[in-house]
Amino acid sequence: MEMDRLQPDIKYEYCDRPGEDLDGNENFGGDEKRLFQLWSNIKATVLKYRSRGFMVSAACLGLICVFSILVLQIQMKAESDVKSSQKNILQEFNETINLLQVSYSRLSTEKDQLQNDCRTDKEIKLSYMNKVEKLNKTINDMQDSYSRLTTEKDQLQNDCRSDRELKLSYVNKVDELNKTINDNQVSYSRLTSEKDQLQNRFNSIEAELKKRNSEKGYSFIDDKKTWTESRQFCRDRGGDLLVINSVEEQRYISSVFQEGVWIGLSDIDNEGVMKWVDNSALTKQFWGQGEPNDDRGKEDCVELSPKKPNEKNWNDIPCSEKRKWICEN
Ligand SMILES: [Ca+2]
Ligand SMILES: [Ca+2]
Ligand SMILES: [Ca+2]
Repeated sequence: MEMDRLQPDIKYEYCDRPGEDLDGNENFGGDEKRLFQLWSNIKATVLKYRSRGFMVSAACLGLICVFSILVLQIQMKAESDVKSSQKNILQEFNETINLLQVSYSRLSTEKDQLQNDCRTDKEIKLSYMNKVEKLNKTINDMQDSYSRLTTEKDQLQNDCRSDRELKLSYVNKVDELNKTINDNQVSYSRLTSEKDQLQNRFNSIEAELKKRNSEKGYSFIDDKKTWTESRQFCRDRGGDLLVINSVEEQRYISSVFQEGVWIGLSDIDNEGVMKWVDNSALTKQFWGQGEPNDDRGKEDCVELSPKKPNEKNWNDIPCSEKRKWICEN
């Protein structure tokens, strides 16, 4: 009875059967079962010790129990919230992972595609570069060929022009030569005719001259001998080498001959003293410039040189020289 007095405010009804609602239905989980077990133990203890002190203690324990239940519920609620939050985070994390996986797969696919495209682009670029390089080489070769052919063409044009000019020059020269040959043939014919006429004239003059010379006592010998041999030739024929006694005779002999001839004058017997072969006096003298000079002490016989002035054409020369000569009877 005392015990009932001490607990008028305590709603044991609510704690009589923890885990049951007011209608008596069980509505508790694992933790509530443990609380129910703890309460049952406390109740058993209280019932065992139905004393006031025990009742107070039981009340305190009940309060502690309620407080603990509240704390536990709060903790459970917090844990539940945390678990729910963690679950949500985990779900979001999984969703994010899935999204990332999808993105990764898509990006991998795009990366592979890009790599393929890049490789393809590289191959195409390399192919184009090779083609460009080949084209450049072909262009360079064609330029070289063009330059070479241009040079050859210019050379051929020059050669052709030179050949035409040379041919034209040769043609002109041939024409000139033909004309010259024709002219020369005409001249040759004319000159031959003139030569024949002159030869005939010469022959006639020579014959006439020989006749006159013979009449004058001269013999013009068409041969060449030393001075001594020539004189002996004349002496063998009853005469001697020519002795010039007058200007007229000097002019006449000079006009008849075209080359040097011996005359009968020498200083063989006495050097420096010229003497005619007939020992006549040396009155008329027709020495050339600077003669007689007895060059090197070897000139003792005299020739008449018709190519020099008619009245200055005597010269002393070595007697061993060979000349034509004139015999005078
Ligand atoms: Ca004479
Ligand atoms: Ca002399
Ligand atoms: Ca001389």
